[in-house]
Amino acid sequence: MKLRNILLASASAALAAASPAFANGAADGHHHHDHGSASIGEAGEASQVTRTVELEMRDNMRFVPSKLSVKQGETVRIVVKNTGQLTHEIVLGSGKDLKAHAELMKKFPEMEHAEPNMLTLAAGKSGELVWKFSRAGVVNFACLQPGHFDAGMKGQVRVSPPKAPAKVTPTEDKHAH
Ligand SMILES: [Cu+2]
Repeated sequence: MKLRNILLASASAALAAASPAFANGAADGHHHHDHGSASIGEAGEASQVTRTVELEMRDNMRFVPSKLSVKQGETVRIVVKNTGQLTHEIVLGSGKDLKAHAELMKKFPEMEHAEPNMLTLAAGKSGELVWKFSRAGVVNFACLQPGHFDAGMKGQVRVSPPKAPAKVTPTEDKHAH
């Protein structure tokens, strides 16, 4: 048990070092050029949710749907249901970080996840992530249970930039004075 705890601790440390995106708020002197978490957005607040989407995780190693579209700036409640018999998880990240993390999971399959950008669900369980997609572009997500990523358990959120401002139509045609 003790050894396992030590392994978990070193797995977390290795993860934090390998993927700054997962080390939210960690003071880190040597990744000046890396803004991993900024590029995928940030933890959202439930009170700011503007959209709710539902995702299913299945034992055929697929997210359903595997593609989502949101608008930049939206805070999205992602309701996730594991309809399979296996444990699955959803982790939001850049493609690069997810791949690195998936490799790490093969070495430390017991690694536990508890960050705002990830959710691990046992068979039949549901849960949710609240995430603010503050940057336009593509945010990847994947299941990092060992082998699932390689089997194709991944998806994408397209974050579209705001449209050109709509014409401002004065709506105050009934002035109260
Ligand atoms: Cu999975």
